[in-house]
Amino acid sequence: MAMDTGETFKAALAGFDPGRPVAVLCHNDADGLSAGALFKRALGRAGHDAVVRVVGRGESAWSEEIRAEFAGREVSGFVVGDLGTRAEAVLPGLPTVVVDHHVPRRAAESFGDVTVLSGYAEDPVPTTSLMAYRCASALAPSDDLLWLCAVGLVGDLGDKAPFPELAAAKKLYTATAIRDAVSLINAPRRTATGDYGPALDLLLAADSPKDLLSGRHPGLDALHAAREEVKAATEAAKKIAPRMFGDFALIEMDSGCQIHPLIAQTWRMRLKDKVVLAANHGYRVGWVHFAARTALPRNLIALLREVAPPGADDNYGGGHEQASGGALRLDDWAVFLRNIGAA
Ligand SMILES: [Mn+2]
Repeated sequence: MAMDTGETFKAALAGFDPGRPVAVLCHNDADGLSAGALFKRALGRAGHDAVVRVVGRGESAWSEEIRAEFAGREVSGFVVGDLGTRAEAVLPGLPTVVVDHHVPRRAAESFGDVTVLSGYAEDPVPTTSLMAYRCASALAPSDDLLWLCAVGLVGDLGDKAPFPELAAAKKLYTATAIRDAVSLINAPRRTATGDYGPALDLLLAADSPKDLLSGRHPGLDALHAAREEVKAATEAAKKIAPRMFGDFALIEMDSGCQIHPLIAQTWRMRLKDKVVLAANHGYRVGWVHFAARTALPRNLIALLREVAPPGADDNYGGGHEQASGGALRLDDWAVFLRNIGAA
């Protein structure tokens, strides 16, 4: 399986014009950013220039905005990391490689110029950073980039995730340094302004977690400030009492920070017999963003499908069976509340 990911990536890359830069689109969390940094650094070693475009709050890789942004630029193709498993070119006519580990929303198989690398069928399911590390290793020696793989593993799955790559990275770099780097890298995307530029820059510049944390490279102060902002918002939201509706526990907040997943995760362990929904009315104007978590053996993606309002689209009910959520427009949120018996 591991060889397949790397070798398939390498084969797909052969269809990219080496005279033009590769556009790497990646998610804004620790897994997506470390995958983006891995791709850029590995592509460089293989003789391909690359530009990284972080796809952030309210954006999609497959959107008019991204198409317009890249239509006039001379890129050779796209590598799309941690942004969902979708068998579609970003720009028609240019090769696209999709690397992802989320539950595919619909049948997603490679065809023509589109190569889909999904880790979802693997056991255990890898992170996008681990898949990117396999791709990097197929292109060029990449042992020195293992720490980037570990940043994504710890970011998505915690530092006990059962992967030999993580065990090796902990020996080389220490679990403490990796965890500290992850908490800083994850901070900017949760702030009200969401400027993850410094996080990506640090992942591109540093050569280990300790080097990233050393202050030798620019951007660390911005990450510390971001972490403080998120910490203060989280502490305030932790004081909000959940309301119970049948199997559901609902916590509603109003914060510009993306703290609803952290709040859902906190209550998940305290309310072990509930499906926890943490909803944020202040994250994006006109929308309610929510995170769903549960300690019960329930498939949240299937459950959310059952109670979906008619306006639910690709922003709703994706992710993983045990960690889902989404975004709904205000009208749809009202219907959703009725559907779960909360209104
Ligand atoms: Mn991920």
